[in-house]
Amino acid sequence: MKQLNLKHDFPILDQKINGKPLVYLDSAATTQKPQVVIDTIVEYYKSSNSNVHRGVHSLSERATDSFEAVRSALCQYINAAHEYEIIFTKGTTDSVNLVAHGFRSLLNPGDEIIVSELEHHSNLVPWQMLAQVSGAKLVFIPMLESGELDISILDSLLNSRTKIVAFNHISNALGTVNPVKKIISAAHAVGACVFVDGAQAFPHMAINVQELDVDFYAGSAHKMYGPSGIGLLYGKSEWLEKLPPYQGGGEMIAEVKLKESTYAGLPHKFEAGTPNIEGVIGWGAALKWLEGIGIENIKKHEDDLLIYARGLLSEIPDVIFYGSAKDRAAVISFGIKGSHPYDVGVLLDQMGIAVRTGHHCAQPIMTSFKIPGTVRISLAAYTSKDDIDMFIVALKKTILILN
Ligand code: C6P
Repeated sequence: MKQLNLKHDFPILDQKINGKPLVYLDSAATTQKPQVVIDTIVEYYKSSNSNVHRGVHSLSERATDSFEAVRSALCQYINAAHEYEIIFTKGTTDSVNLVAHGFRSLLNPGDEIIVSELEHHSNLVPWQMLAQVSGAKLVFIPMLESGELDISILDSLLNSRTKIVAFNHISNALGTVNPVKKIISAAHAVGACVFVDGAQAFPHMAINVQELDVDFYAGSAHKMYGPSGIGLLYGKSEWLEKLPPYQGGGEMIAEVKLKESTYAGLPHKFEAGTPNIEGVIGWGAALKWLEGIGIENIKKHEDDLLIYARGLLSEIPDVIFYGSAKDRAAVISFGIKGSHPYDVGVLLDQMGIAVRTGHHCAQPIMTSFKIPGTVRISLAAYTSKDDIDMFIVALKKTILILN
């Protein structure tokens, strides 16, 4: 297989952990950052640091131009119809909360919110909070043993009371790629608004929000080679107009009087306070880097590695896989017969291998498998075949130690 070779772009990967070369297989938690992103943030502080949208002075205009150029690049990247449909947030979690909070004034008791059983807590708990406050009912799309959603019963869940359907594009715990378009068109047929958590999709596939016809789509920069603390909420303008502001403060207002205020238009209505300027500018550099490699090349590289890793793991008798969906991306979740995932993770770390263990902020998935958690390896553009080989050698040693 012809593979991408990108390690040299990532200074952090060139180090030893516990005396062994670092093998970083935790990219679903956060990706490492290419040198160009680090340089861009340093350069911003050295030459342009200033607040945005506020000053008439040159530095502020320079910072504002760089900041808004990233909104424009992201708009093009996901094919949004308008730049003002891109709202900068702290990340995916913040984006879900923004929308769920906004719906407090739009829902009535008896309305229904459909969420899937395959969700990260970020795309579940805010909807639970909304249901508690509004009196709306939570309804779930069940997860099958394969880790796929049971779409066959979706039509029986949807009705005129369904106001929101929320689910992820790709599961962080199992790697399942959900049939997003199918769910969106079924939800729209009953007039429901669709929220898609794209946190795990952004780094692995091209996203086209107009083609998907999705109402809201969320992502985090840190999962796509950018800085942490910055993300986006895409929303169709008609939905963003309907939602009230999430937070009050500077820059989100049109006019402020002592007793009341009017609000700015999109996107500023949802961007109260000084934003994470260096985060946005660093994200712009990450996006350029990613586009330079090509998301299709990254996808192919990761898909090949996924097949390779799964093949090697399936030759180890003690490995139990969780999630066998036909369409999967960049994640393998597994257990070792008779061992706790935590012990596997600690021993792998001693051999320089970074994996995530536990419930992966998706406890209901673990509950349905009746397990405390899994060991998860997750891939990125910089993951190599050598990484997988070193991981497999270390895992075999781990199993010998644990047995
Ligand atoms: N999942 C993982 O190790 P934030 O933290 O807001 O950037 O992203 C939250 C989030 C939402 N949805 C999905 C599908 C996610 O995977 C995540 C983050 C990481 O799986 C850290 S818990």
